[in-house]
Amino acid sequence: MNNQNLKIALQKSGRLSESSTNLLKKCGVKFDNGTSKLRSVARNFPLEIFFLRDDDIPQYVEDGVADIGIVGRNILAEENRRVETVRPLGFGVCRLAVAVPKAFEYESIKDLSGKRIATSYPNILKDFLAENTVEAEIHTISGSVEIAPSIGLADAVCDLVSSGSTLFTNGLREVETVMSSEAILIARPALDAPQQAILDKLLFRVKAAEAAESNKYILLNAPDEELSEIIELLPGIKSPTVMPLAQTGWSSIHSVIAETDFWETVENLKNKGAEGILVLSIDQMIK
Ligand code: PRT
Ligand code: ZN
Repeated sequence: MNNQNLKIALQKSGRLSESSTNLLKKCGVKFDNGTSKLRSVARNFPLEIFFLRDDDIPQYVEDGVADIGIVGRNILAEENRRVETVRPLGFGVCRLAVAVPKAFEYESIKDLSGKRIATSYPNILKDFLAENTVEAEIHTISGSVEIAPSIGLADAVCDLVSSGSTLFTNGLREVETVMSSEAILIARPALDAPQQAILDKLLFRVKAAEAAESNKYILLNAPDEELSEIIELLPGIKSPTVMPLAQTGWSSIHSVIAETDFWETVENLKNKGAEGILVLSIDQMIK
């Protein structure tokens, strides 16, 4: 084992696995996936990858078996390990929510007083109830929380929700959001200098990949008399590139636009007389 490697723990198989390995791949890191392996060494970057159950990742990072890891914020909040949150990663988005059967006449959080709530997140739920001065009975169960009310085990549940369809099919209604969650990058505190340097290099690439995903490259032709107004619509990284077309009175403009306001910008550009608008994906974007 090479001590100069940075060791990262990823979920072996589950909701975060694919996005976690994809993130490394977008950063140009080449390695074999963890479907049949527990460990893999990247071929072109000083990174060693451990494939683990998500619940074990914070402890592995705290103990220094791994230097960094990718895990849901919900897992870290429940376990409360001594690790640092480096940055959110924008995938695995979900929320921990309290839900009650549809027939439950729920008006406020006080209606949970004295009720039995089934959850796999007893610590987070305990703090949430205490903050709201509600006393309820917490039933810790490790899976299939959503069926607890229908089998008479609980009056309410506190579980992760993304689309809401699991709650719906089990006749439950979401009534309180306990916490919002997404995948986060965690690290053991006080990394050694060589590991910190590799992490910084990886973070630089993560930022470039994220910026590339949230932006588009745009090319268009515009009549010269509208140039100044069109340029205002296209801030670009510094400012847009403007080149004359062979046809006099027209210019070609190249710029970068945010994906979020992409359609609105394109409509505004067309209204200002822009033509031949091409929009391309960006592989990497280094600001
Ligand atoms: O085997 P291992 O222990 O590694 O995996 P796991 O089964 O414990 O975890 P996994 O793969 O289910 O989830 C990993 C992480 O993904 C979680 O810790 C969350 O941070 C995140 N995540 C995002 C979710 C969801 N969305 C999610 N919807 N985790 C679980 N769910 C479940 C939820 O528990 C419920 O059963 O999906 C169901 C609800 O989904 P909707 O879409 O019907 O609302
Ligand atoms: Zn798990």
